[in-house]
Amino acid sequence: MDEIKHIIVGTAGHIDHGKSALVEALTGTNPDRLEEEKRRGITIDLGFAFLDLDGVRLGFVDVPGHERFVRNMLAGASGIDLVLFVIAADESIKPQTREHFDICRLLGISLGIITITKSDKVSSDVVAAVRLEIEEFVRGSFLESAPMIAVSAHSGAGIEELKQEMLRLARAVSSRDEKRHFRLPIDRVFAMKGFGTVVTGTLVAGAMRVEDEVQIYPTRMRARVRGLHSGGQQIERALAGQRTAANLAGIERDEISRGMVLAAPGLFEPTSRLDAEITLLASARPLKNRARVHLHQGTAESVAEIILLSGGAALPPGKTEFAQLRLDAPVLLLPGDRFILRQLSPVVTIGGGKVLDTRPANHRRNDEGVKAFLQTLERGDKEDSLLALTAVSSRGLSLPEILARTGWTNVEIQGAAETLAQSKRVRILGGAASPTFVLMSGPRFADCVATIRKAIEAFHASNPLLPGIPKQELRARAGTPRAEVFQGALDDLLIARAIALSGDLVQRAGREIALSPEETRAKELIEREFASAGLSVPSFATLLAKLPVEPRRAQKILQILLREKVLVKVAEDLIFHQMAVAKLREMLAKYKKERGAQLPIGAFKEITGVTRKYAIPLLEYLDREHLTRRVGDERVIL
Ligand SMILES: Nc1nc2c(ncn2[C@@H]2O[C@H](COP(=O)(O)OP(=O)(O)O)[C@@H](O)[C@H]2O)c(=O)[nH]1
Ligand SMILES: [Mg+2]
Repeated sequence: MDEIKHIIVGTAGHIDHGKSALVEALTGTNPDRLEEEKRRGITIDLGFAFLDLDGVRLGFVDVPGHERFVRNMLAGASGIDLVLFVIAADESIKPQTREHFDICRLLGISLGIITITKSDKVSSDVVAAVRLEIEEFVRGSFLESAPMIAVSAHSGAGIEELKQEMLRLARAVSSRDEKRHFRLPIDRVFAMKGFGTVVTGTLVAGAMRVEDEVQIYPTRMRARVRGLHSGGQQIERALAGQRTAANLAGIERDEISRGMVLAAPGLFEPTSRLDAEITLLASARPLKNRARVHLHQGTAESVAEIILLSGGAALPPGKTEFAQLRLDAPVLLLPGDRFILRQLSPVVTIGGGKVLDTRPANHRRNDEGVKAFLQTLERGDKEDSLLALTAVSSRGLSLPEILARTGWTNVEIQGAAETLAQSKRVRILGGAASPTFVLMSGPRFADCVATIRKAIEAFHASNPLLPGIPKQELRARAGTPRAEVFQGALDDLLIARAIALSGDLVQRAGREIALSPEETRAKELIEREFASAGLSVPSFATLLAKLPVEPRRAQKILQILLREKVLVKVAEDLIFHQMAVAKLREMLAKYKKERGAQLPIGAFKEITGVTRKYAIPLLEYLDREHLTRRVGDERVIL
């Protein structure tokens, strides 16, 4: 089953030139499925049919030719691999021949067959003349060297030859990549009795399976794929290039409409602002800066305001330039997606373009840096693009962020990131193989390291008595870099021996706390007071009064003594000299040896000489230190 190659064939051409009749002659299916279409004999909306040819399955998307239904045509044209460009022998080139031709070029369709239809209606001389006209018309375009076949849906002339040409081209074209993240722009939604909601579309990338969870963009609603069909057959897996009908569980028919996109859950973000390269048709009027136009991409449409990034007042006909597009409603777009621009009134196709960035900043117009950045994205080299993206991301980029912004697979992202890291142009933080890695440009990371160093220096300068700054405080003072970036910067500084860590504190390497002579005296005094007090310690307030330094400094000196473990904090406001605590341990050992492990509070007060006020917190401290254990009202010496 999977050996079969799936190719989407789309029709294009003026109304009544025989597109639908041709699809029926090729497939046996009349693509005009709507009641109104059958009655009026015209195509209004997209029609579908299938043809199996020797290992290739062709999914046909038949589009309407009428100028009023170009928007329906656009919804069908975006997923096409091969276009059947239809021109009737008796009418030759007409307005929608031109418009559809422009649309195919702007969408970047690269493969086509020109079919001269209704060949039974005219003489062979007329067919020859039409051929010449068409050759002239397509010169210099993707259709220049396309096969041109005269056919008749009525007599069957040329139909077999056309099938063989389609097969030849279908075999030559490379398959769409099923390893990409899947996207299915929805072109139809209906409810089926007993099945619920069904959506159809051309699977333009990736693969979908039954039971997959899917997300519906831009609404972000989720649903489960209950079943998949393609061409009337039930399938387990749909592949890129396949017409696909998905039966969705967990969603109502009226919650979905054409223009929405099914994609893998949680990967993407819809956007209402994008940077793009746009091209104006030679036949269009100049496009003014800030003009509003219709934008069509996939099956979606939106109104967009166009900001010309060159700084010019208008884009001249036939020209291409970078622009920022601001959409009235969010749409799921990825770089590389092609779109069509149509004028608001009268509604005609005026141009199109290619999405370059779906998370752009507000640019100044005529900014050389922006131009260079977009040129890099336009060239499409993955390493260059990723480097350019990191260069504009001051906080670095996580794997999910890169994925959402590029649509690349994890393998592609990691490959490009590692190449860049090897040549030291970027840093991979948090582990190259880890899904939580953060990518940061070399210079941006160096800036971050420098900021952290400055914050450490600033901390030491304003806190000369403190040994170092707690990590989280340092991170906050350095502009709260991402955790992976912060850790990576600290690691670098440690390896370079620029900083030292003690527990949670970060300090400049080799730094000693420098105390002034008064502070040194105060420190000695505090220590002596506590040492001589033993277990009947002074209150710190009383002590303060005797010291030659102001209270704030004294507090810090106290902290230093605690950190040096000269003093021991037993409870809030209850501090002992470590010698007193050591002596207490000895007393307990002696008591246990002489009088047993049982220690009532009374006995404790008696041997230590402390009051009840001190006895309770001291005992609780001893419990915490696992020197004693509380049993009822007594302690057991351990
Ligand atoms: N004589 C002749 N008429 C055709 C041929 N193909 C289509 N037609 C007629 O042309 C009209 C328009 O055909 P249709 O397929 O609906 O055109 P579409 O608008 O391009 O889809 C219909 O009346 C068809 O019967 C053909 O090969 N020969
Ligand atoms: Mg038709």
